[in-house]
Amino acid sequence: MASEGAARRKCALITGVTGQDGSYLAELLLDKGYIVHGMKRRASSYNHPRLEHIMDKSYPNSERFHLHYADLIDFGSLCTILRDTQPQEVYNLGAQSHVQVSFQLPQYTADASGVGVMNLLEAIRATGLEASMRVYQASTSELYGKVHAVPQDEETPFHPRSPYAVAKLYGFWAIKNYREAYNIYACNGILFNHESPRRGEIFVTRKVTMAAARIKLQKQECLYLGNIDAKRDWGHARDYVQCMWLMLQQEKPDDYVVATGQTTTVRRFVEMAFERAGLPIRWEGEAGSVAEMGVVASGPRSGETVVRIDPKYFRPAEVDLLLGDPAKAKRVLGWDPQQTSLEQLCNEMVDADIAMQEDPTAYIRF
Ligand code: NDP
Ligand code: GDR
Repeated sequence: MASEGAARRKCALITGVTGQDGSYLAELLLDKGYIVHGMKRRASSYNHPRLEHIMDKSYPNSERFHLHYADLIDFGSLCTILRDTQPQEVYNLGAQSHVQVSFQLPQYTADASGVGVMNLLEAIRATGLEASMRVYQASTSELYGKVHAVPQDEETPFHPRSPYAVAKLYGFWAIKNYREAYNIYACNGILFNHESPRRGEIFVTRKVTMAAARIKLQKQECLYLGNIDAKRDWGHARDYVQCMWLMLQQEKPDDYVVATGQTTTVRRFVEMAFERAGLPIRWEGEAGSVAEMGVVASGPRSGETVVRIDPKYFRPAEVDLLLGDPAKAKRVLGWDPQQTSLEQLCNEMVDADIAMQEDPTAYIRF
C-alpha cells in the first residue's frame, strides 16, 4: 500500500528553494503530499537556514524533501537534476533577485535571472520531459518599471529600469515563446513585492524591521535608507506561493498578476514598523536629498530613533510606483489577494525580528 501511495504522489522541483519563497513553497507542496526536490548552490558555508526546520526529522513529511546541487547557469547540472528527479512541476524561483545589486553585477544577473530560464527550458527539452512537465516562472512587477499606467495588469506595457528587470524580461518572453513554439505548459507569475520574516536582510522591509528590533534592543543606533518615497504593493510571501501552485493546476497555461491592489510608501512602512516596536522616529538626511524629499532635519533629541537618508542607497534608475490589479488571479484561480494586510505583515516581521534578536535560534520558528 505504501508504495502504491508513493507511486501516485506528485513530484516537484524548486529552483531557488533556499530563498524566501522557496522555503514557503516547499512547505506548501509537502503539505499537499508532493515529493519535493530543491536545488541548492554550492557555497563555502552553510546556506540553507530557511530550510533547516523542514530538514529536521521531526518535521511532518521531511522524508519527502530532498536537496541537490545544481545551478541555473550550469546547463549540464540542470539536465542531471531533471533526469534524476523527473518532476511533473518545476518552479523556477532561482535568480539574482536584488535590484540594486544588479547594477553592480549586470552580467551575472543576466546569466542567472535571464539566460538561466532559457537553460532550464532547453534542459527540459533535452531530457524529453516537455510533454509531461509544467513550469512556473518567477516573473516580476519590476517588468513594469517606469510608470505608464496604474493599476498594472497583464496588459500593461513593460519598461524595465534595471539589469535585473531586463534579465527578467528575457525570462518572461522565453516562457511565452516556449509555450507557443513547443506547446510547453509554462506560466509567468507577475508577482508584486512579497515579504515575510524570511525575507533577505537587504530588501527594504526586512532591513527596516531588523533595524527596529536591533534599535529597540540597543544593538544598533541608526537606520540608513535611500528613496523613502518609492511606493510598493506589498503582500505576504506565504499567500503568494499558493498562487504559484494554483497556476500550474489549471487546464491551460497562462500569465497572471499577483498583487494586493494596494500601494504604500517606504516611509509609511518605516513608520508602521517603528510604531510596532514602540520607537518614535526622527528623519534626518543630507542637505539636498532631504530638501528634495521634504524631510525636515533637526538636531539630536533624546528618546528618538534616527532614520537617515543615505544617497548610497539610491538607484541609477528607480521604479517609483507599483500597484497591481490581481483581478484575473482572483477570477480564474480563485486566489484571495487580501489574506494578510500590510499591517499584519509588518507586525509579524517586527515581532519575529525582535524574537530573533533576543534568541538567534528562534529563526527556525518563522
Ligand atoms: P531570494 O533572493 O530570497 O532567493 C533567490 C534564490 O535563488 C536563492 O535560493 C538563491 O540561492 C537562488 N539562486 C541565485 N542564483 C542562482 C543560480 N545561479 N542558480 C540557482 N539558484 C540561484 O528571492 P525570493 O525568494 O524573494 O524570490 C524568488 C523569485 O521570485 C526570484 O526569482 C525573484 O526574482 C522573484 N520575485 C520575487 C519577488 C519578491 O518580492 N520576493 C517579487 C517578484 C519576483 P542562494 O540562497 O544560494 O543565494
Ligand atoms: P525591490 O525591493 O527593488 O522593489 O525588488 P527592495 O525592497 O530592494 O526596494 C523597494 C524600494 O525601497 C527603496 N529603498 C530601499 N531599498 C533597499 N533594498 N534598501 C534601502 O536602504 C532602501 N531605501 C529605499 C528602493 O529604492 C525601492 O524603491 C523586490 C525584489 O524582491 C525583486 O526580486 C522583485 O522582483 C521585486 O521586489 C518585485
